[in-house]
Amino acid sequence: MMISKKMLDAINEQINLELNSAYIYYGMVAYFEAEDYSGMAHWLNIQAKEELEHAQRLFDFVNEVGEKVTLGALDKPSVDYKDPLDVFKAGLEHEKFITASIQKLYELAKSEKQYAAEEMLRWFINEQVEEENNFSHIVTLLERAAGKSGSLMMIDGKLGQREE
Ligand code: OFO
Repeated sequence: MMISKKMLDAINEQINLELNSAYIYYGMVAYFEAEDYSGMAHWLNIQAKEELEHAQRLFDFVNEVGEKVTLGALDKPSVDYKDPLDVFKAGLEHEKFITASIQKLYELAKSEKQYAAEEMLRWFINEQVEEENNFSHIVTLLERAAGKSGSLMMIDGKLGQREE
């Protein structure tokens, strides 16, 4: 066995969390589409797809080490938010939660001498720095905009330019 049972369970759990992340962000897309903020909807749509890629990366790893992926249920995401700032603050909090989860996985890999998993998880450690930074930057922009519609439109336009 390339990975321990404990490591396998923890990675399978992380697959569920990444899929849940995608689901949460699709909920935010639904909110922004309904509110006609198409740029913010676009940004979160790409974010949701990234989360699916994160899940896929872990999924592939489990298969590559000859183990079986197990899939749990997804939580029902919210499609109701107060305003754009509320959405991106929730996104930032969620990413902090995911960072903590990745760090726990990484610590487990280290303490259990799960070298293949440790190597694979290094990518996620770096990725989470970017994830938190992206959300926190948008929170700052929205705080500065302070709900002014002209500024919100400018931010919406900027986020609409996010590339895949
Ligand atoms: Fe998968 O990084 Fe966000 O949640």
